[in-house]
Amino acid sequence: MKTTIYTILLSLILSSPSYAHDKPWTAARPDGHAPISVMGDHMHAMGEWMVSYRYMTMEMEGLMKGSDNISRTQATTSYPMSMGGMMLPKAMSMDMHMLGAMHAISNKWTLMCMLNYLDNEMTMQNNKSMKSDGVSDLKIAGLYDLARWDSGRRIHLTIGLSLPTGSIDKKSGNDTLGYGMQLGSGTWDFNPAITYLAQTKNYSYGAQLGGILRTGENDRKYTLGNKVEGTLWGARKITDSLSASAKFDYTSQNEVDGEDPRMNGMMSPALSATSQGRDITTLGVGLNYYFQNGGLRGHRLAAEWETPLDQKVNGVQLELDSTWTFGWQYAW
Ligand SMILES: [Cu+2]
Repeated sequence: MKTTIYTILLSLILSSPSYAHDKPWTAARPDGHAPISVMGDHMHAMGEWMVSYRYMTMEMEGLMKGSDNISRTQATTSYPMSMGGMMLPKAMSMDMHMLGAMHAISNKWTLMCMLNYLDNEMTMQNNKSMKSDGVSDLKIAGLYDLARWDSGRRIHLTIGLSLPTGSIDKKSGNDTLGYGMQLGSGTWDFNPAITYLAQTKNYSYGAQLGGILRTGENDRKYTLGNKVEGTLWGARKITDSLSASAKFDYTSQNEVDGEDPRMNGMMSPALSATSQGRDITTLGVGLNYYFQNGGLRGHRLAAEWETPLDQKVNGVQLELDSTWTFGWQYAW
């Protein structure tokens, strides 16, 4: 029965006149770029350059164990050395400044590089707060065009590498900060992804499946969890310059493998290797604006707000509330 429904739905989509589009895929429309939180979504034509700046701010508050919200008292039973729960996290904010550049060396290859600056703050149950800031891991990637069709569809592969430029030795006084407050992974990581894009006259769609694969162990004897991420989005072109988008994202990250010997995992989930990583499904809504004329021609502005639909943390962790991403992009 389910199969029949899917078959009918699929044939409706494929035979729908609005789906067929005789023009090739183009970036020269507001929804020619994915919602701003999606990385490596588009390629460029040979010789083109693009620079971008994104600001992302994420808020977390309240404790969770698995899929359930728990009280400080309940969390204390899992962390007997948390000084009556005083050492448990209460809230965290993560602000990220992301600088990116793209350049197409041919019509088949677009190169990309991204450097992030992180600014984290975690407030504990005793209302003391800890901060860390600095440069994160440098990411470089090659985007390879796999196929393009006249009907506005295309597909590309991303082969990315993350270099361990971010510190994993951030401290608060004499104490090493927890895994989530460190700025990098400390390992060389592969970031592969495959991206599918489709455009019709007024709509665009995209899907991306990617992940982070860590290699080896960092010099603090641990490896952050591998990650898989699946993203689906659709956008509606409202005018030649404005589009609105909706996005579903599923991310699953494993707990930390190994343990930083400087951290006491019995004291706080922030310091516990088994209380890292989560499965999370989010819904995002966003706007893209593309300047088509005048002095700002070629510039783009975008904003997106994301909120979880479902999350399940490993061990005990803070609950993710919402994420805002704002971005500026300029291509020439
Ligand atoms: Cu670009």
